Amino acid sequence: AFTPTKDDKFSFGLWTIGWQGVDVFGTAVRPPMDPIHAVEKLAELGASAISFHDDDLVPDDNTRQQVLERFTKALADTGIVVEMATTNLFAHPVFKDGGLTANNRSVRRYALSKLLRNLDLAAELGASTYVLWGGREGAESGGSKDVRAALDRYKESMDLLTAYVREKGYNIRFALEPKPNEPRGDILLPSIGHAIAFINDLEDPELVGLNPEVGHEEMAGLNYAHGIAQALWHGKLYHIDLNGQHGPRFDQDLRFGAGNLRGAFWTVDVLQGSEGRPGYDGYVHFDYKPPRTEDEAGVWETARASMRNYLILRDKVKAFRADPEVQEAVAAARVAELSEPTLGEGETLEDLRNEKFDRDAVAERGLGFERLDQLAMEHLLGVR
Ligand code: GLT
Ligand code: MN
Ligand code: MN
Ligand code: MN
Repeated sequence: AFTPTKDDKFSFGLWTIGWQGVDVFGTAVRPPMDPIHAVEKLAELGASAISFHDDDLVPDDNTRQQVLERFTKALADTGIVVEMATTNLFAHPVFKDGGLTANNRSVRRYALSKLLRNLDLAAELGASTYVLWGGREGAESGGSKDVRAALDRYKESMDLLTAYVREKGYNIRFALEPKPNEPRGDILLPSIGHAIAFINDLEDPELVGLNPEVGHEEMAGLNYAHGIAQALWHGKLYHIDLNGQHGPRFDQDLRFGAGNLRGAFWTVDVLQGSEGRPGYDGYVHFDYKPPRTEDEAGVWETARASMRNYLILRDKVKAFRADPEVQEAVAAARVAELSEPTLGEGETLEDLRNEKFDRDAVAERGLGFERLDQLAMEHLLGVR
């Protein structure tokens, strides 16, 4: 049990398992990982897909052809697919003020060309999602960035990119990844909500959705399960980055299930969906950083654990939803009643205004939400 199969559609970023542990205070603790080795190990552990930045896979033009040949062979040998790709527009010093929204126009032009080059590779390797995490798009101070101009340039880039994908006939959709801060003091499109509003003002919004990351929303004190539920409601949950975070503090990027475990339970509940309310059916992508305390064996332990925790939580969620006592508590809490329109068919506002309503009697009644939540807690704790 809890051993992943290809049908579970688990996916990992090359930069996650390959993270060498360079942080603000310390140097690398692990050697570089060969992408081919990563593909083989992921296949062995039961993952089904991989994702990459241009600089993770093909950082050097001199070895590009050779790496791509070995990489595509490893994919063919293992059955691992490339489901997502993205561009590194944050590591090189040239991007210190961002890529697509840098004040310097020549930096923006270079960023766009770097992005286009990897978009072509993504299409060639069969990716269906192209992520844009704008970690360097932002500012540390008020006067240095004209936010409205930056949003104009962000939109300009997205409009050019969607037109390019249409023109090329690529089967790719873009997914914006919000984050409130880190590495910039304040990042543009800081939350799921900001990004959704931005997408509405693009030329081709159908081609642009979201890639929300658990930790990024929780860093801002927001509820990730609620956030992805709203993204689903807008039809914008194109991809996900699952990991773990202990509330508002630096971006911890723990393995999925660590940190806010109750949040993870409700996250899986939303992703699973329910009757009449479809969940998420894309790749379950993990974006985390194996702590610096680990050697390579420890890295694979965190990859295995992320998938295992997802499968355990999926089981717990199913058991919770199937439990007759839970169903009774859900009914008592009138959860389904919220799906009924407030004004009935054929009714007018006049009907509603004339309705007799015993306000005090309704106000007096407890709602039973705590009982329902305790049942969830007991499923999660394994005593039911
Ligand atoms: C970077 C970031 C992640 C993004 C990746 C995509 S790279 O590690 O912290 O949240 O998803 O660019
Ligand atoms: Mn993160
Ligand atoms: Mn991250
Ligand atoms: Mn991420």
